[in-house]
Amino acid sequence: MDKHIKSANEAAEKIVEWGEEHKIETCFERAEKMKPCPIGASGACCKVCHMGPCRLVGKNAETEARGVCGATLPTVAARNMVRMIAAGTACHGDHGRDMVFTLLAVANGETKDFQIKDVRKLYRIAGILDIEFEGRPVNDVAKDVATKLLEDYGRQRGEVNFIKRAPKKTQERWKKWGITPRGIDREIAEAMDRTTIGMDADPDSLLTQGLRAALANGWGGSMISTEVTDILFGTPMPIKAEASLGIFKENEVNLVIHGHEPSLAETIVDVASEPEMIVYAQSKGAKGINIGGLCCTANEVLMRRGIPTAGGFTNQELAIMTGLVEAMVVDVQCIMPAIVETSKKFHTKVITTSEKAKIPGATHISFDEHKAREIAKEIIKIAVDNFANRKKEGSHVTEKYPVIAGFSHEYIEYMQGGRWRASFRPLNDAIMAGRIRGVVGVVGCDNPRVPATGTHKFLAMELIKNDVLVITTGCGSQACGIAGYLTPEMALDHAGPGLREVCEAIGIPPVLHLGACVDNTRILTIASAMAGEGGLSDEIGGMPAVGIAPEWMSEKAIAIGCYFAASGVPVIFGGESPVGSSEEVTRIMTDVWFERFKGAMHFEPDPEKILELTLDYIDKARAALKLKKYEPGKFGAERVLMDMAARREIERAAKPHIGL
Ligand code: SF4
Ligand code: MSK
Repeated sequence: MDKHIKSANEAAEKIVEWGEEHKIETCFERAEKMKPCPIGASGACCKVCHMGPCRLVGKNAETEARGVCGATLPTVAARNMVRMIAAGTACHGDHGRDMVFTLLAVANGETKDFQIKDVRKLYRIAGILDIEFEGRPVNDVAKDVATKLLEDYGRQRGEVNFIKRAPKKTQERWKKWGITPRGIDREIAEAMDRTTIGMDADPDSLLTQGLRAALANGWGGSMISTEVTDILFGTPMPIKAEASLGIFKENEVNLVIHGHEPSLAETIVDVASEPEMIVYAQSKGAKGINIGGLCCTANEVLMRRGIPTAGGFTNQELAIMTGLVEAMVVDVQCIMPAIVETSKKFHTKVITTSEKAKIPGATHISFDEHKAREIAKEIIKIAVDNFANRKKEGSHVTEKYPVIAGFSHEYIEYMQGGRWRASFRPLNDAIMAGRIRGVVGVVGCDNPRVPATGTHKFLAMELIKNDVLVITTGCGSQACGIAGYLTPEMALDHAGPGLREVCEAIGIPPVLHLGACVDNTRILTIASAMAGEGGLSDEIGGMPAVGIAPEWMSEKAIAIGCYFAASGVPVIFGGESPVGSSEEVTRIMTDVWFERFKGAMHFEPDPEKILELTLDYIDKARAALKLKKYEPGKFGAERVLMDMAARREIERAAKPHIGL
């Protein structure tokens, strides 16, 4: 990879260069100017009390350095890690909570602006929660589901509801090591409590609570968010769309939706296509209204509505710098405050909508799910009215790539056998036979401290060449989308022979888009289903599967990495380790966690070494499961994969109509 480029995405790089010529600062320039403090970056700085901050550095710091209170370096590094997990869990937990409140408002008839789009999914979740649904009004079931899920936040004893979805053996490990989460808020509170001055000083004990909080995210807040979002807005199935900073249209009003929660974004998509709004846009000289997504909001409306995406985290300022964006509406998470400063150089209006995420200088319009359409209309009108103010300045790019997005757990199950024989059997069989060497999640943020999106691209490409099925979420999926990697053609052009055959037979791309950051939980339910199917590991741990967050930057990513590690997945994060100062903490998060949970959390800045470590984990898991040794192009016997035509034939015979 070229070290001098700022973004590995060509369109983004063009805009960054244009910005440099026009003296418009971006995160890339700020990342160059703002070098990380090496003490804080490696987890050796403690600032939890006002006797400090204490810097635990120097010769033999691991054993000899002490803060004013006597805290050691491993204690301090572990505390820093646990606080990151708590923050990430709080962030995704709150996202899930907001989604449940919307579901409750719908169930109580308090809003007419949202409906339950996927009743089937509501029933599926009601079944998991032991809520009776047969013969009951949909809204009554929804109310019970929402109420039961809200209990997960405030529960003091017992366990989070979705824990029981994990394989029995995985649950037993959690029980044995005391990390089964009780309530989402409780685990966050205890993590914060234990990490204050004078509390838990044992790094292993601290990190154990970190894992419990992380599981409260993965099998709690994030999973709640995924499931409730599907209930409200539909369970995703593959849909075609476009990706790139080139999605903006010269002759239309461009409105960008950015952030995480889909409620307002979905309403904006609905309202913007109504004749009244189109006529209004035309009255202002525009041909129509073009909605584009950014970051995880983009994932939500991309996979359910086919809305084009302008990319991930590092593209947010660049979208404004095209000069074509009339308004950027944001809600929560991963919104750079810098967009307001950038917008001042153009005509773009930045509109914040959450009480939890305001930015000085932005226009604030509070979102309220009870009057979502009214608010969406107001926002769209601001964008339309601003069309006349568009100036000539900006770096227009035109390249675009097609993407196929929206592989939910339910669809992956369906695509392997149809509605009546849905299963994970063919995937397990393909792995057992060595056609697919393993499954790797390449997920998480893109980062201006490396050529942004470059490590995602490198790993996704190398892995599929090695017959590894890649699944992707969050900004990782955006990185793949804007590179043109989310298409079935990728299999023909680049995948290894076994993976290519499987992709061709089922008609899927070798890089599967699973959704937003919260949708990493889809990977948990898929892994649980694979364990239940048999033939591989009977728990999540021990599968030929690895998670990678090659360019992570957010505390949410840390919480996600830790819930995968605790669930039994070896995880590799790019960049320098935030606990790299302590050998003991590093050992606990790798060796000790692997021994206890079959998962681990590594940090590795070198992309080649990430690849090597990933394939090593996969091959060792294959050997431990006594699967056929992976050899490119040489496969063992397996069941015949049904193609789409064969599947439809079976379904036609069973029932005249199919659907998810
Ligand atoms: Fe320093 Fe201890 Fe206070 Fe941390 S808790 S800042 S190590 S005195
Ligand atoms: S938005 S947490 S930059 S993936 Fe989910 Fe992207 Fe990372 Fe935010």
